[in-house]
Amino acid sequence: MADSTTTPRGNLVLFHSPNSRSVGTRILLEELGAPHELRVLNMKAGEQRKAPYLAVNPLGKVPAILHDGALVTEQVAIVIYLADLFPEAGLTPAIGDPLRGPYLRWIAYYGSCFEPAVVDRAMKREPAPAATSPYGDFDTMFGVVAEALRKGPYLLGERFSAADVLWGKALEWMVKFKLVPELPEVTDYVARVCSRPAFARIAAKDAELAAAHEAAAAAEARAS
Ligand SMILES: N[C@@H](CCC(=O)N[C@@H](CS)C(=O)NCC(=O)O)C(=O)O
Repeated sequence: MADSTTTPRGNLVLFHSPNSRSVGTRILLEELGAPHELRVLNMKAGEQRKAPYLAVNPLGKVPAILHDGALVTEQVAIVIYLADLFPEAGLTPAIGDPLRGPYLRWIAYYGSCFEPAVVDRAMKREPAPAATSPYGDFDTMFGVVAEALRKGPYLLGERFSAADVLWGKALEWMVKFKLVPELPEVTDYVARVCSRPAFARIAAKDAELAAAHEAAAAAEARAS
């Protein structure tokens, strides 16, 4: 998909850095066939924490998108927004479709249960007491995900959706970093989702970006 500022849906910009949470958004744009402009931030050079980007997203985090000047941050909001903007790609069940509720549930579950749980786990922090923790306890939280993946083949059953782009890429990383149990239903799902051509195309492009960022960091280190 050619990066372009011109789209029939208006002007769409993605702020992106390789090896970050914005990779899933870049893959989603590819799956949607959505023309967009890519603005790359070199996190190795700390560009996400410098004034020009903080003026876009004061948190200094990616992904962020601008659509006709309107800012959307937070992966889960961006996934819902983009899949709805390009409904012809068929990655979002429409309002009124019985799958719409489960679709929104899985996207929200990612942000409000799964991410806080894996961050606690990565930091080796005890979760808050179950009644206070946004996810209760890790095993129950992840058991719900594993059960859905066991039924499969996708989170919505037979229907592949934007929720799978979010979860597939994230689980690939979480398995790699050993932050989730390496259950067959998880690894099979990751393989199924991440072997899609859009994932491979973006992986190749991001490998080039990451190599360029590494090279720039090495040149900077040599110069200083
Ligand atoms: N709440 C944000 C989190 C995004 C996030 O944590 N992004 C990381 C990359 S994986 C980031 O931009 N980190 C750069 C930094 O904090 O300096 C979302 O859901 O999109």
